[in-house]
Amino acid sequence: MLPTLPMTEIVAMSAPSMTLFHNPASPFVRKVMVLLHETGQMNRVALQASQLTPVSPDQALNKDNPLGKIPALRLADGNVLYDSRVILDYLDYQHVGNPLIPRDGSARWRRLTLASLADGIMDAAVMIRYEVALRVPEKHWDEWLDGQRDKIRRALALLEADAIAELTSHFDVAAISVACALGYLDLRHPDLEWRKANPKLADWYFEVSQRPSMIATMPKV
Ligand code: 99T
Repeated sequence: MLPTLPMTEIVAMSAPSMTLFHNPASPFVRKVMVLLHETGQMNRVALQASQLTPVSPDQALNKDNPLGKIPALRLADGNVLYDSRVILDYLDYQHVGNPLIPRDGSARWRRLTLASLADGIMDAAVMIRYEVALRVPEKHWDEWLDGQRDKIRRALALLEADAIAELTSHFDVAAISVACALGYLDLRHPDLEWRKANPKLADWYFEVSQRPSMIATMPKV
């Protein structure tokens, strides 16, 4: 008679049941990858490489996400989840460890608000990236670019002044999101020199960057 495997081993040995549209440069994708690492779910997801910008879309992705954005997560039943916030929420219900998104209470709203602040940094940083990398210099809209940079500076200033202790307390949705936003600033916008005005955030980021989940998902171009 064959030995019976514990359920954890059966899950670990099984083929990935979900597909993640992925690009290592995307901070939104990185949030999902970090959560997968932190919750031991990496083996449940196959990665589908997606190279895209708003002016060179990925047609395969567009069939699954009409917005043409990554991350998108195709589930085993064919349903597709987007955007990154929905995917994080879904995946956080798929593991048995402590939730990385508080399920209720004031902690839920505070941690999600910090995560949204980080998402806003990413949004502004990606907008700047597209404007600078995809448009010819004579068409760059300098006031708009400055407006996006100001959003990033204000958000970082709030994190520096008010949120270091909260970020340090848990590596959850808030901390993951802020860490991925900072990693993206390093990747695409080193000229912003965000550490200069935010030394406490820089120290925190240095610490969390040592986590295996952060090392494994370090963005590459
Ligand atoms: O806007 C497009 O057409 C393609 N862009 C994306 O798919 C970017 C990739 S980061 N993703 C998002 O903007 C997702 C935002 C969404 N609210 C979410 O999932 O949270 C690419 C960065 C780079 O290449 O530098």
